[in-house]
Amino acid sequence: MSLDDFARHPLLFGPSPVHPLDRLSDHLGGARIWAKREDCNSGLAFGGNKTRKLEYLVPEALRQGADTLVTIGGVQSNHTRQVAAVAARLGMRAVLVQESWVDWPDPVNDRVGNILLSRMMGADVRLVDAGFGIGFKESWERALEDVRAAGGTPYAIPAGASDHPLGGLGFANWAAEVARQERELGVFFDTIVVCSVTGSTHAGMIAGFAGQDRPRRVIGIDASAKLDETRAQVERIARDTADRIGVGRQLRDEEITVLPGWAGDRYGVPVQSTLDAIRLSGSLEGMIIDPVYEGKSMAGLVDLVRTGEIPRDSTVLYAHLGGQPAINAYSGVLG
Ligand code: 5PA
Repeated sequence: MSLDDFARHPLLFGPSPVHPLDRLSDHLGGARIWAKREDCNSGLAFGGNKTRKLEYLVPEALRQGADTLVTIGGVQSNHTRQVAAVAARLGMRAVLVQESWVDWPDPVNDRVGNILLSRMMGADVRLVDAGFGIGFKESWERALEDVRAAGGTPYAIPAGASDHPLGGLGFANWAAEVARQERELGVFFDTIVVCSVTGSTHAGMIAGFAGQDRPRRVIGIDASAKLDETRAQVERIARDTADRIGVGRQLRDEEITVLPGWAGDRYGVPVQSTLDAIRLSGSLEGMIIDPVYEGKSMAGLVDLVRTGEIPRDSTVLYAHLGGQPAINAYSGVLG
């Protein structure tokens, strides 16, 4: 089997844009930094990394005759918003279980940003009082049951579309897309920096790049503040995806790198380095990043370049995975 043997339902505009971040690179005075922009990968409700993952889950949902996509996330989940958009595009319904993953006191947290967009797209949004976790949940099982009881056919998508047999394929395909764009642009990205939480974005990249000839570093930056769980999930999905797409060798341990240090103590709560990174990216590049995910991975990138942990002669690709709608619930710390 190779990646091309898996059905893919196109949801993106095409390859996501790749461009240099010259002012940020000059400012940091080290490696040259580029970005690949999943935040503008499609016309589906501001896009993001899940839209790309869903390209490989949708064919299965259609094959099974599903009429409702059911998924789960936090109140400001980007994933659930992207599932709502994909359901709308396919003419399906969406049931979104929105748990209290983040202890965030903003008074409009459950009314603006992602959750507002999901409501605007007609999703059945269910606020549930349960804490942060990336596993299967009782509230989610209940949502599936409700759809069946009403005579519908649900298709279950786990948190972040990660813990799913096809969850890693979207970003294995991203790796192939990067290699094609490198040939067009005449560059080689020796280092990739990516935010990791439910794991299949990072894991898919690891598997995809492992099948290419030229080795490179894929550095995951933890934003879950639960490093062991995230690392274990990345490793499991990376190994499974590598098998599925026929990489033909075992992944080496050093190919699976999830770095702690920039998540703070709690998922969803920005720390000083997050806010600094958001301002840096905005003021030098006009590139907007969010306080839950990309602000943390950008803080990691900034430190790794500044300290020379990513060497001066490197060319780095920063994976911008989207997530900007959540900024509306963080005006108190961003404004
Ligand atoms: C998310 C995830 P993974 O979950 O695949 O590791 O991706 C991390 C990530 N950047 C990075 C953005 C903007 C993201 O939205 N978001 C989740 C969500 O519910 O939105 C799955 C947690």
